[in-house]
Amino acid sequence: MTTGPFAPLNFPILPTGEMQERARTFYAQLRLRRSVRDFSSRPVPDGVIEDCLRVAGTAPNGANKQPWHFVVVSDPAVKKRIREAAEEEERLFYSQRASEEWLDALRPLGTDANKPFLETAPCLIAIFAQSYHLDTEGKKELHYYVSESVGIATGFLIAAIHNAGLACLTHTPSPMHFLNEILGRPSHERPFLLLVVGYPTDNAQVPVITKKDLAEFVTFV
Ligand code: IYR
Repeated sequence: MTTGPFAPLNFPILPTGEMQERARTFYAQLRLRRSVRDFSSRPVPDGVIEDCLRVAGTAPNGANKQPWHFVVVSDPAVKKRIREAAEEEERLFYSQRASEEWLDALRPLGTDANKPFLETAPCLIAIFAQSYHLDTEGKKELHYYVSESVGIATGFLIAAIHNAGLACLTHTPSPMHFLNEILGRPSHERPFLLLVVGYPTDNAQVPVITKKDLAEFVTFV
């Protein structure tokens, strides 16, 4: 089996106290993230979304195929089309598709089929998962662990957006094939989710929820 090329890692070993401090500080910062649904139309400063997307692009992924594509939408006419298509799916979801159990689970979040934030927020990021890509000769090159890879990249992106001081919402209208059509993406790209990004309104409200304690979701063996 051929390997390489390889280069030295150059991994900085932090002093123990600094490591503990950084781990704690990162948690203290990330625990403040909330999914926001009340967005203002205030524009996002230049370059911030690009840098957050650069963070997403560093995510570990299957065979380094980087099986993702991100479409950043700020054009009001395109946002309007996305809102209309998403609300159509959501109306069916809330009135027919969702089970009573699912609707019960959503009640604490206060969500419904109306998605005004898809037009109000300055930026929507549509994330696509690619099952393969075509090389320069048009030959299919398969991608691996696509959902895992795109999920990790999306997590990096959400953390980067929060770190930058912006709010976001992971929005998953279902199904969301309409994103391929509106954004002109090929059929081998599966819409993964729609991230709504911007500033919250001054009086934004969020549901009162709690997160599990460590002992409830971690086992140390
Ligand atoms: N996609 C719908 C429903 C929805 C589903 C889940 I699971 C949520 O955590 C939140 C909402 C909507 O966006 O309203």
